[in-house]
Amino acid sequence: MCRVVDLQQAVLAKNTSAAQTLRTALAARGTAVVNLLSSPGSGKTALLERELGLARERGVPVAALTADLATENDATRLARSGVPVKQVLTDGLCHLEAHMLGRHLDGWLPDGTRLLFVENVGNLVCPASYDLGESLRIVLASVTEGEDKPLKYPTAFGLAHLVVVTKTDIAGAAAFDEAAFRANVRQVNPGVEVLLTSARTGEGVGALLDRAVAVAEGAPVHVPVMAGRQPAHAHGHGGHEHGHTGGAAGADTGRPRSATAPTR
Ligand SMILES: Nc1nc2c(ncn2[C@@H]2O[C@H](COP(=O)(O)OP(=O)(O)OP(=O)(O)O)[C@@H](O)[C@H]2O)c(=O)[nH]1
Ligand SMILES: [Mg+2]
Repeated sequence: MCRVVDLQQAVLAKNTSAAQTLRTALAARGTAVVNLLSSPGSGKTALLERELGLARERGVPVAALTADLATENDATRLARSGVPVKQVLTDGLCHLEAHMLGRHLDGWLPDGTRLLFVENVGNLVCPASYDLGESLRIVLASVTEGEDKPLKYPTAFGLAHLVVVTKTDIAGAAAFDEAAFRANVRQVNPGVEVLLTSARTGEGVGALLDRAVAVAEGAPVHVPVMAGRQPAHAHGHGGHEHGHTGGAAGADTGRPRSATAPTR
């Protein structure tokens, strides 16, 4: 058992080191990475379609890399924006790792790219433990997923620099309790900003691009209390589509005490 934990920690440590190298290399090229994490279907690609279109209108040099277990569907959607897009197929792996990202950027990332949006594999567990050398880590949750998700996935929400709620156009139909969601986010990540968005109405699309550009220009990001206490769990390689919730919210500290129940 100890050996397994040691191996897991070694995998994470190796990733963290690769992420730091990548962050430094990208910074030297003037590129900031925005890492988007969420469960499948939360609306990462739909929101990115809007962000890429807006960035193009505003003349912000952006590119996007999207990761999935199978299909090039997301890249096809994102490429319609006209910006450089790359699809990565993970061959069954439930998350991206820093060395994979670095390898896929080699010879592809156009010079002068200011922002590189990375859509991680749809999964709220595995990707949370892997730093990709990002400058901004965003976790998304749609209004249909339930207000308790920050408590159920404390590593994903606890390590985010920014929390984005998606699909607000259907918040009423989904009886989304925004106050309860915000209270649950506060339990795992006090002080983090929660931004409301809709890829349908465009709500929050400009605000999100503004945040990303500001970070690329050196604006400070929120520092989660959980940062620096990376989970002791790494996740499976090859074929795993789920894993263990990371230990960053473990027994002694970040673990939420109780759920904030919706008021209706
Ligand atoms: N009403 C509404 N539907 C949305 C919105 N954003 C996305 N959707 C729908 O939600 C579904 C999933 O959207 P995607 O953008 O594919 O979600 P994703 O997170 O990229 O999914 P994976 O890549 O599979 O993890 C699609 O049917 C979208 O049309 C939104 O803002 N409002
Ligand atoms: Mg997608």
